[in-house]
Amino acid sequence: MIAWAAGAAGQENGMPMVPLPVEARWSEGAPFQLTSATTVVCVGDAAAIREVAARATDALRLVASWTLKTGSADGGGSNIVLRLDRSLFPDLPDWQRAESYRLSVSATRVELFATTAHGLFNGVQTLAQLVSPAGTGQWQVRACDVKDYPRFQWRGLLLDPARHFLPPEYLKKFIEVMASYKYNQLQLHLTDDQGWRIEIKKYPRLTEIGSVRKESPRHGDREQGDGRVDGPFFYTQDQIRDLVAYAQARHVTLVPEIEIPGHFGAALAAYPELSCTGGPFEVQTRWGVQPDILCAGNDDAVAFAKDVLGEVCELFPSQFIHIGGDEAPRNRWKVCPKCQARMKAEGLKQEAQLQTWLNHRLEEFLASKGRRMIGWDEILEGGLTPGAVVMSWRGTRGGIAAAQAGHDVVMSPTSHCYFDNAQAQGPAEPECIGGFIPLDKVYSYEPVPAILSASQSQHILGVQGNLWGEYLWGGKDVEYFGFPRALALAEVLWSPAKSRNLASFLGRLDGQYAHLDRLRVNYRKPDAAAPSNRGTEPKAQAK
Ligand code: TNX
Repeated sequence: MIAWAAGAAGQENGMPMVPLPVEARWSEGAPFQLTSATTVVCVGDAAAIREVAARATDALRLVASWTLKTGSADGGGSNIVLRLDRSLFPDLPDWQRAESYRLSVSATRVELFATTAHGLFNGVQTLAQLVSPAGTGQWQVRACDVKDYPRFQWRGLLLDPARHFLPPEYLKKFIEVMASYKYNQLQLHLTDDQGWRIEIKKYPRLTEIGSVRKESPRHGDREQGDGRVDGPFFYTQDQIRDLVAYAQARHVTLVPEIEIPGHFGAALAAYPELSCTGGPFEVQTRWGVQPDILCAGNDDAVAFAKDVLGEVCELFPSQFIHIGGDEAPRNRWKVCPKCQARMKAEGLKQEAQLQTWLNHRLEEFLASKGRRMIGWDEILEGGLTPGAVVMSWRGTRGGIAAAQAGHDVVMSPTSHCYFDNAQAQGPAEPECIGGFIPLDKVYSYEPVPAILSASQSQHILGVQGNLWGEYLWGGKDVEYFGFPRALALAEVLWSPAKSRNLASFLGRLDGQYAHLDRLRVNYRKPDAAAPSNRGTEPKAQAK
């Protein structure tokens, strides 16, 4: 009997994977036995494939607790064979083909084919989820066939080490977990009013001054200070290079975000002359939006922004560089002689257009380095610059407008993607920023708004779940708020829309908790009474 896993069949036929593949079926015949003799064989000796083989042994060691051998000679034995096959899925667009794979498991062999190392890596993640115990100290993989490729190309999560620093070792752990659910973009919110977290050689005070704050909001009473110095905490350029390489080996792109012109308070504490008033300023000790932002009338401030982005481009190979752009009150610009002089000289009527003027300079600069500028949806307000990519957070309106105007978009609406909001209610839930986004709401998210035409829909690159850090004091909180909601979003992003089925997902999710345990993830455990973590009434958003 052949049972393809599509729609509810994914649950009926017992396929355990999250995200659910495009096509998957069990096949007849005995399972493949993992033994200490099993070798991961890479056909072709490209370094990238050998790297995948190393990652495969990591992934399988996690499940089967021994280290498989790797080799390049396939003596026809009972092996796991990784092979590049450029003829796979010829009809898919390049980006989708690049991540596609085919997996075939029989009693005697596991064969994995893909057009790139990234595709092989994705297949390895699926294979790891198919391993099951077969008696004490024994593991097997049931015979099956899988054909798979992603629905969206931007499958992202955001971490916010600006508010609460996350050490490099922690980022590595997080990257590992992301990769096992086929996420491929990790946005790092590196700068904000409360901290500057990346070493910039040309401006050493950014980290000398900007990475330390006198105190932070107190647990349980956010209007009061906790009286404890926080910092200095930042990533050195060497640490960033190491992280980039680590993420690259796991096919995760690190997308750096430098907030310009708002959420810029840590930079202003270090270099107050970049502001409209001249300061002085302190690194902020409370959350929220600050009135003082970068002075767009000041040529030195514009040069500063480019210098910083220049060093950022040297460190991060990401095609996209995020310039923030959100929550920048423009009141200082209204009364700043330099900003007003710039507006007059450039013929700009509103301060929003001055932000667009600034973005234009940043976009040109990034383009000169071969990069694309992405920003939060406020960058629409004064008119979008020609190549800008919009990250739509205040609902989906900004994303819709941008896609209709022919711009690429990443959807990240507060309604479904703010994993810093509560996921359940009740006295046991930890303090958080407010709001309420239960697991099933995340799972219900449809990234492509119905109002878009087929060609406009092509501009929806994908979605990002955001783990803003105000009330996430460290990795344990990141994981509690991130999981299992990130698994729901992973399926939204990867699996075909027609196979979306909450009951099927929840059934498979039960099996994933063991995998999250192996990855030592502090996920929110399902309630005994309400296994889907479903709550009822939303609380008002309290920022
Ligand atoms: C809004 S989303 C912000 C962040 C906060 C977040 C808290 C966005 C572009 N700006 O600065 O951390 O809300 O949920």
